Amino acid sequence: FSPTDVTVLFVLGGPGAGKGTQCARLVRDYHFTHLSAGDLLRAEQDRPGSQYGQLIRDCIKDGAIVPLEVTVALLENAMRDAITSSGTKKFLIDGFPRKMDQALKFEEVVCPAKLVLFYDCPEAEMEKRLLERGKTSGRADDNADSIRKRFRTFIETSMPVVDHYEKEDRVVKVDSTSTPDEVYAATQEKLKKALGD
Ligand code: UP5
Ligand code: MG
Repeated sequence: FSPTDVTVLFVLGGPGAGKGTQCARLVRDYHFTHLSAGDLLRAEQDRPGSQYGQLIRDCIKDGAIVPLEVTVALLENAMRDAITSSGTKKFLIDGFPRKMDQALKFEEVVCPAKLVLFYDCPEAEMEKRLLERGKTSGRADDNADSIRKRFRTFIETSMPVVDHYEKEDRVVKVDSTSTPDEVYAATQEKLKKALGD
């Protein structure tokens, strides 16, 4: 995909920072196509005949990162499908890249990201949200044990990705501690400044 043709924004932030919640609003107002790497992996895990089902299941429960080949292929296919079926050219890639190797590979073989939207939220708040959601979500990783592992992976492996983009001046950072509406207002304001539209 050519970056002159296709716009990609990475949406990053810790587990429960509100990536999905904010992406839904951006889709509603700006007609982005939202691709959550986690959602694509969960769908692949449940797809009959998938050779990666067990691998994905194990990684998600342990808050570990699925090998990049699997995730990059799922994202690339989803982008191609979306472009073919709806002609869309603007993508929010949510929860990816969460490891340096993924970031470099995706930008090399798929498309460079225009910028990185980073939701910053204290761990205590994220934990509260995930435990609350865990009462009804049915997500295999919304339990205290998996949440602890997800936080650890986020700090050790995923924050370096944000730092990398920060050095390149491509990060738009939004505090996501307040209400979804307030976070969204801040998102709109900062994106407007960064994208100039
Ligand atoms: N909520 C949201 N915003 C709120 C606010 N402002 N105030 C109060 N409550 C708020 O929100 C989480 C919960 O908080 C919801 O109940 C929401 O209502 C509430 P959500 O918008 O879902 O947050 P999000 O950041 O999307 O949280 P999520 O749990 O999806 O984050 P993760 O990054 O942990 O999950 P993801 O699905 O991206 O990844 C899951 C796993 O997949 C990873 O741990 C990993 O094992 C694997 N994975 C890979 O291996 N590779 C990848 O590239 C991606 C994922
Ligand atoms: Mg999410």
